[in-house]
Amino acid sequence: MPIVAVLNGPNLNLLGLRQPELYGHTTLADVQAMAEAKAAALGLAVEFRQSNLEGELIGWVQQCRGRAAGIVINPAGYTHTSIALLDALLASELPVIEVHLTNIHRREAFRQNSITGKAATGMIAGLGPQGYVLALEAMAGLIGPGQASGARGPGRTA
Ligand code: CA2
Repeated sequence: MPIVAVLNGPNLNLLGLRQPELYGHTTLADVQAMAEAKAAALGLAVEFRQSNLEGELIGWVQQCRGRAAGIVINPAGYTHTSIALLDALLASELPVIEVHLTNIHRREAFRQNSITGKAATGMIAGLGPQGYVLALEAMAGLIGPGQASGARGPGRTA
């Protein structure tokens, strides 16, 4: 099955536990369960990870090259600061979908520019955890039926 890395940046481990008025009550474990269920239905294998460290996120992006079929990423605060993460995403030469729980364009001016977005094929913002599910659906389309329909494709008897 094609692998899609779903990477989450700093403080997203606090999802559902702090600031629910802004980020809602769904935890990151809930988001992971939603993503895994959607991926299974699409015939994709999800590698779901979160880190508070820029270098760790960059390492995971580097590991995707030649191994994963695509990257779904919520770079969180690094969205607005990290040229290093942008460079890693560009170097991956993979389809990238950037996800934001909130609509960054409705927030503070410093959140309205996404540096990492320059590496993104597409971006989903403002739809909460559902954005991850939509991103996986879109990623299945970007990867293509030949690779993403492992559960239904040729060579399978069931
Ligand atoms: O809207 C998004 O998904 C963001 O990527 C979330 C980031 C923020 O820095 C970006 O501008 C937009 C913040 C992630 C931290 O998430 C928390 C969740 C609960 C409590 C505290 C932080």
